[in-house]
Amino acid sequence: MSDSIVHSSHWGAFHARRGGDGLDITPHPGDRAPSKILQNMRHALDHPARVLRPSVRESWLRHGPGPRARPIGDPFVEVGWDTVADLLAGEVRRVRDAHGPRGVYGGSYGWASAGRFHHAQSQIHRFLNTVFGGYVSGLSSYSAGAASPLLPRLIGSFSELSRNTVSWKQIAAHTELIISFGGMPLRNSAIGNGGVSDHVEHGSMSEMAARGGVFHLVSPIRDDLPEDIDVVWHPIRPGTDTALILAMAYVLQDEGLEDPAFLETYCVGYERFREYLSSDADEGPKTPTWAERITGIPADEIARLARDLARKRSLITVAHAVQRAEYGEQPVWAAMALAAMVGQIGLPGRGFIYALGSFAHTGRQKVAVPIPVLPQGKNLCDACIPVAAISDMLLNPGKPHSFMGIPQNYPDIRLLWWAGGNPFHHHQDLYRLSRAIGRVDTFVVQEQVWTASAKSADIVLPISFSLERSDFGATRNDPRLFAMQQLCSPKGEARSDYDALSAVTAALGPREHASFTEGRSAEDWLRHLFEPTRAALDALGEDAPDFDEFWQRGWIDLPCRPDSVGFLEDFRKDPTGQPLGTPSGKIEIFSQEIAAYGYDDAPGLPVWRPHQRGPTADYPFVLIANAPAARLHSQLDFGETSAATKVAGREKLRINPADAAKLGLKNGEIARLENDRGACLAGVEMSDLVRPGVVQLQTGAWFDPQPDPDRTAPVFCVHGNANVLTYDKGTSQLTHGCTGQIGRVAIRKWTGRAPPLRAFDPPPLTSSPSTEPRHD
Ligand SMILES: Nc1nc2c(c(=O)[nH]1)N[C@H]1C(S)=C(S)[C@@H](COP(=O)(O)OP(=O)(O)OC[C@H]3O[C@@H](n4cnc5c(=O)[nH]c(N)nc54)[C@H](O)[C@@H]3O)O[C@H]1N2
Ligand SMILES: Nc1nc2c(c(=O)[nH]1)N[C@H]1C(S)=C(S)[C@@H](COP(=O)(O)OP(=O)(O)OC[C@H]3O[C@@H](n4cnc5c(=O)[nH]c(N)nc54)[C@H](O)[C@@H]3O)O[C@H]1N2
Ligand SMILES: [Mo]
Repeated sequence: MSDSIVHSSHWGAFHARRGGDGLDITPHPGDRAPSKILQNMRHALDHPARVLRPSVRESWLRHGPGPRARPIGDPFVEVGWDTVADLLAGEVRRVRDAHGPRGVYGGSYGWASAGRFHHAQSQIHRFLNTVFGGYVSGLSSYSAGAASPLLPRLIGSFSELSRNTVSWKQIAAHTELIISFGGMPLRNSAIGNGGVSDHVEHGSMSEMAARGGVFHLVSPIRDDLPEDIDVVWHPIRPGTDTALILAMAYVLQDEGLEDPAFLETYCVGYERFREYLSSDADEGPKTPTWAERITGIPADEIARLARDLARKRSLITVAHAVQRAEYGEQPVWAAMALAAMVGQIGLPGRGFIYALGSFAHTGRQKVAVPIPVLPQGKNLCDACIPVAAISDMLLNPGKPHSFMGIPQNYPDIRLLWWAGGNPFHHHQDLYRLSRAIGRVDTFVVQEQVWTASAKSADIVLPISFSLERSDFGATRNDPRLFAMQQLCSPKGEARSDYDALSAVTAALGPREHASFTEGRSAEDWLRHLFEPTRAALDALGEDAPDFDEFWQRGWIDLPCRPDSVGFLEDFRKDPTGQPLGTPSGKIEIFSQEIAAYGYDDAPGLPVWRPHQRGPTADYPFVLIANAPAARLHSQLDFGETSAATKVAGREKLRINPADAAKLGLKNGEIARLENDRGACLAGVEMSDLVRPGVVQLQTGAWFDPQPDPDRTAPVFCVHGNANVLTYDKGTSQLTHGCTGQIGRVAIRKWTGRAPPLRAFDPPPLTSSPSTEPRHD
């Protein structure tokens, strides 16, 4: 271990060393626009929120596995690794014998850390496959719950489309006009899953602007595109993009601005879409005047936007956020259809791109060699749910449900095992989630820190931070492979997920242990997993150092594939020889397959469906619960950068000054947000960048439930976790994606006492058990 080490994270590569006050963190020298989120790590290693020893809920120790309320704030008993490994081995055997893999949910959604070997989800999947022969899995993601299953039916592979088609390079060089639904906020492209060594987004946008390129931002919030770039802001009412897009399509067909040759050669179903636009269905013809009433965007502005789209070298971008809402499929599908109408799909920097700018790992060249990954083994259990159906599944065992037309029944989950995610950050309607978790027999969480999820668990395993172990940092769209060198030993009794799970397999028996570890230590695994990358580099005649040299250097450059519009370019050049992966091989403006499922909330073509949970007289404000600027989700919310953004010690509520004045709210005051799901407090910041009628409360404030002094809400978070207010209702019957982006609330000034924060306090801990641990 040297004094200064090279390391990587989802929010950037960096150098770290122990300084006088916490860690000194300096960004990787190649990064043109490093993220301030790096500084959240300064005091993380020694923070009081860390889980230091294996801990077991006192009531679980006393009564054993079984359904029960699992309140946050209940006491835990710290035990040794041997004891906890025996307890877990006993619970694995019990559930395996009585229920098999259908009794364990291993979806374990979450971002965990950037390292590829100590990737928590891979580790836990490998473990569950080894010891149970499989587990009930979670499909899709909270990011793109509607879009990721939908897009392969309409245009092609979700990850190929979002990662390897339109690139920032192309945009800088070619694009004249971007219409961005939901924006491309720099705060979001600060993050790349697996790491990012150079942030190129701002530079590329500036190049396009310098060439005279024009940005149209369709979003309720202005800084969804950088404030120093001139943009035309269309402050749309949230949840109404589909109406705007349909009206633009109406203008194109009405004025004969479509590209008939493109539609004929490359698409199916345009005729039906065109008929729909003028038909009496769903509120009648989709004219700009119709859309103005719904969206708040003037009709002539809509018509002009449509004409510009057709006449310029144009690109439509759709952020994840726009589909993380009721009927989330519709704006994505409609935007793709609109882009198809103007015939530019497959040309450099033009056409349609999904999720560009929602992350740093989009819009870049693909690495030409494999990056290290841990094999997860085989999951022999076919039961699965869309990830965002977790509460639904736990509360309704046996109930029929379906996903993309495939019917199943929810399994009866007895054991819930999480590593690398924080459901009390990511899931909607936290009150419902806590009831759902009360139904299982045992909830296991592997965590670095006492998150609300850890405090809701029965058994918590203390996990090392990435700085306390060695790993690889890499993603398929970043041109560097990093050695994530170890800075120091794990705090307390923390272990890596690998070592933690190895201890459990050892307690289960030599067969399980051997098949999980394959006889390798963590370091043996790193050497083993590096080899395919080295061999591929060598075969290409590239710089291919051996493991020890790579480790000592800290990083190596990886060759990338040439920039191109990927499969869309191939398809454009040769539509019959290189068809799309869709059922028809073409772009599906109408999908026969989806139509055949017969869902009214997601029929066979893009349609207008108004949100069921829009604002009402009781809850007049639209809540935007979006990605946080100062951290990744809930990770390191106690860190320096995140803490500096809190207002009155709580999560910040951004509100338009006119709305604030009506409510008698001023900067720095505390507001109470409430609806029929729950209530929370937040600190007020007035901002003209937020559209009137909309308020913004970013996600990720650690859940801090305390008794509601007003006694009106079933759950009251004093810190400002937006998910006490969001609805746990899937996007549609088709995809059941997460709808957490948009909610509705009533707001008033909080005049009561400001309750102290307990979010970052560990639960009450005793180290000597009040009863003997059970060994069964
Ligand atoms: N209302 C609303 N809700 C949302 C969203 C929204 O827009 N609105 N967005 C959704 C989206 S897109 C996402 S992706 C989710 C994100 O939800 P999550 O991915 O669950 O959020 P994170 O805070 O990243 O949780 C990761 C957890 O893993 C822990 N961790 C880090 N490294 C390790 C490790 O090595 N091992 C182990 N065992 N643990 C580790 C961290 O401490 C942290 O608690 O949230 C979703 N929730
Ligand atoms: N700093 C930081 N970066 C992150 C993350 C993080 O936690 N922190 N999380 C990462 C992850 S996992 C993901 S999935 C992505 C999230 O990527 P996105 O989901 O794209 O990001 P959000 O910030 O949630 O939302 C983007 C913007 O969409 C706008 N919006 C909301 N509703 C509507 C609507 O109905 N119509 C229109 N036109 N606009 C709307 C909001 O103003 C919001 O600011 O970010 C990634 N990047
Ligand atoms: Mo996400």
